[in-house]
Amino acid sequence: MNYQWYPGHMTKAKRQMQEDLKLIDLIIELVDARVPVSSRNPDIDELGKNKARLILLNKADLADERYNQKWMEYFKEQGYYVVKINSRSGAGLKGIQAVVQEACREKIERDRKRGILNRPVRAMVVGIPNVGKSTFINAYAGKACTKTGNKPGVTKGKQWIRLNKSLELLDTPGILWPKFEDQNVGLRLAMIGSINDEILNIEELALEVIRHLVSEYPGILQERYQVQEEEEPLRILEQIAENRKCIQKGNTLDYGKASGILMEEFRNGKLGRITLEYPKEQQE
Ligand SMILES: Nc1nc2c(ncn2[C@@H]2O[C@H](COP(=O)(O)OP(=O)(O)OP(=O)(O)O)[C@@H](O)[C@H]2O)c(=O)[nH]1
Ligand SMILES: [Mg+2]
Repeated sequence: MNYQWYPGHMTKAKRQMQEDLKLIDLIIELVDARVPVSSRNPDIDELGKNKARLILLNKADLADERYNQKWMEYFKEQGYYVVKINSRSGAGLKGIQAVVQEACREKIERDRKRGILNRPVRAMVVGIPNVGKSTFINAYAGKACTKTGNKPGVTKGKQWIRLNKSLELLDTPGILWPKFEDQNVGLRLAMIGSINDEILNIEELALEVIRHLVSEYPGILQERYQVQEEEEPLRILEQIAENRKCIQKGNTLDYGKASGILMEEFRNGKLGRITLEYPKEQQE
């Protein structure tokens, strides 16, 4: 995150979003498929009540496919529409259009009864920093994107992007804040690299990743770094340092460097597709 949120910022952002939400029919909320709950904003349900809701499980390519399915079911059970996507490659984007129509069926029906035909669905993309909002909008809008400019009846200055003939996007993606107070949320967001590594130092983060991988994805660390997974996490980190020749002055092992390698490889998907939180934990 390039900036800090303070209570004043949050109040202002919330008020701005409340204003913007008046102009739209549908909230498109991006979450990170590796941490689908921790990457949500705690106030969005409150802000978005009375709106059709679509959750996009973005970065699905980095998350465990078994849990992508489970998370889709989880959100569907809670009454959201859900599509799993990879904004980088474009995978899944084609499926969005039909789901948008379905999510906004009531509105479309209401329009029809009033004799309004083919008024596009108006949507806003929201999500916490780094979740992929810009990448998604660019990929989804593609070349077809044309700004329609100010429209009658819409507050002056608001720009609409016409994604296709049945969907328009309010051009300011809403940046929301995660649930900072929760230590686990901070930890998970730091693990995926969404917030500065300040919350925990890099070694602590690496140890956390090691713990998670050993318990949920046994074999991955052993295969990539030839470590003994039955050892303590700190000893595993030491083995990574040894095997990757992380040596510092004085011929001692450089844990910081080993941690950096592990975190970089983990975040870039080199250790495979890994999910960091599971639907079952949410019900506890
Ligand atoms: N692997 C993968 N990477 C993605 C995906 N979507 C976005 N990214 C990457 O995630 C990073 C952040 O993407 P952005 O689109 O800048 O995120 P944002 O939500 O607009 O971020 P802010 O503008 O800071 O709020 C970039 O490095 C993207 O390439 C995806 O589906 N898969
Ligand atoms: Mg952006």
